[in-house]
Amino acid sequence: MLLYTESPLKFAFSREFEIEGLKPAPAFGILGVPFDSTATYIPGARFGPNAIRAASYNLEKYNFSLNKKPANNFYEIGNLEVVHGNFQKTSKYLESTVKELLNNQISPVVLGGEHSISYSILNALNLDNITVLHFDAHMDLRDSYQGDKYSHATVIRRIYDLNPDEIIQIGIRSADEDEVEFAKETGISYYNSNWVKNNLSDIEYLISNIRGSIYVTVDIDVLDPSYAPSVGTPCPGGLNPQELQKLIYCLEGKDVVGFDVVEVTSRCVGDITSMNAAQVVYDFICL
Ligand SMILES: [Mn+2]
Repeated sequence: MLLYTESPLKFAFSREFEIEGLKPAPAFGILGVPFDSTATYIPGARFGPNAIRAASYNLEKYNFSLNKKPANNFYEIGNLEVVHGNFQKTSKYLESTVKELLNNQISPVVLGGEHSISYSILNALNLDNITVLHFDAHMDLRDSYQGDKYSHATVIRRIYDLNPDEIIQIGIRSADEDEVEFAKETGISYYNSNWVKNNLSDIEYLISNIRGSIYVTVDIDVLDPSYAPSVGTPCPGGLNPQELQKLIYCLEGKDVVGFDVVEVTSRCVGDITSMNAAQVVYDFICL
């Protein structure tokens, strides 16, 4: 890289990815997945990865709240070559790419894209003992949606099929009654948005006490639409950015094996949704 030049298409403060120059683990890799073919309400999550990167340039290298700087070992991997309209092929490419990252001891930090992509990441991780920490307005526990098994609306059900140790859903405020029934039958923990807002310290305690490996998936619609209007399926009554931030801080020192922020459909620089999504990624990278 030339002195005083930078790539606008990388996450702020990230390093350019060169296999030969890899630093020792642990390392993170920012991978964009501009896929939105299963979107059913507002499309446009294909614009999410670059919108989040653009928003990251508004961040400062010193994280004032955490009194830390971003981890040195985080790399910009670029965007996955997705096949629009074809989940199966995109999923195959994503799985291979995540496996390649893992072979290089790089944990995936994925910018979506719609939520269906989280399944492919977890499938690539292939871990027996893992807790899935899921921030979302929706349960995403349908067995199929409009005839599709793989969809933004079924992603946590598909992840359940991968047999994780535990699934914890935070911020829920919209679901089909069958999804609630399924969660109760199978022991999936879910915490509704109002309860989370009124009992935040209980959720902080819960996250702080998760043992073992954790995969974190943040559907940015967990935030109230007043803070994140540019999402695939906005739903009023959500968390505010400070509440989400406090919960992300609880991951400090945890064994987080993968992290994603999905469903950002922002289309212009400085859009509030992409700023909040960039903040979530930045805070995680700084922990
Ligand atoms: Mn959602």
